[in-house]
Amino acid sequence: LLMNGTSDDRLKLELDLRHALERNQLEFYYQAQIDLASGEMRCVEAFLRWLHPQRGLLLPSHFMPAAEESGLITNVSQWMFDHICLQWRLWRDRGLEGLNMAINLSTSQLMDQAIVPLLEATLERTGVPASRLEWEVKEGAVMQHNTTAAAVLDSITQMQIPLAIDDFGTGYSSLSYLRRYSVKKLKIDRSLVDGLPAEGDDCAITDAIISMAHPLGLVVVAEGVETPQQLEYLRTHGCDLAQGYYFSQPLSLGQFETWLTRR
Ligand code: G
Ligand code: MN
Repeated sequence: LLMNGTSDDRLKLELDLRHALERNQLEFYYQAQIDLASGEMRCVEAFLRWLHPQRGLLLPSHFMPAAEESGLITNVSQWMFDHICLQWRLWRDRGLEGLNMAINLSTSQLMDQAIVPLLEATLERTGVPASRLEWEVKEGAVMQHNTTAAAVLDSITQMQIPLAIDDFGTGYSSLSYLRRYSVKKLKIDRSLVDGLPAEGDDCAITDAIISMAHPLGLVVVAEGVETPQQLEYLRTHGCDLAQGYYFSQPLSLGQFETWLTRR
């Protein structure tokens, strides 16, 4: 009975997702990455959300598995690429020059070969330079030994789209992937930033990430910055960018634009 209930739920979710794509129920929430030296906004990370008519706001972890199973994953990726590129153009036209936009790619999206031609076509159609789009992937997703994911990452690298490694410092110790792919950014995981400046180990690992990244030409972003003390530690220790509730939560488009004008 429970099993039936579960697969019924899954089926319902798949049907709902089909409708969601048609009825524009997907949206991005936005959070800024701030340059610690100048205070300027350098990048905006877009978080995918589904405003479900009955269930409320759903996170990708709730619906990506259903998207994958129902073959809708490519449609969701298409939606994401279209929207991120169009939003980049809207903000550029309103004077936000030199801005990068970042999107989070789930493991199942990375294993979908169809996203490569799709991404190429979207960049060409919208005229967004590849270097302005960042793909955030978790360390574990880069390190998994999956040939499709590796081929997709190779294509991304060929297209010169920058990769950002999400949750860096929590996954694997092999760093050779930093050279193989077009990695431009490391994002220090929130669990490490949490311990700054009180926990000696977290400080030591943060310092080590920064000293390793800079000679390799990588930009370092601290995730989950919530307090002025964390911010001060990161600034004095040479971290490049910070992101977190200290500046703002991820906000809907309308809220984010209000936040921008008040800054
Ligand atoms: O997977 P990724 O590392 O991109 O996850 C980002 C998540 O972290 C988002 O769901 C976002 O809401 C959350 N987040 C962003 N900033 C902060 C913060 O300052 N503190 C906490 N606790 N969570 C945050
Ligand atoms: Mn992210």
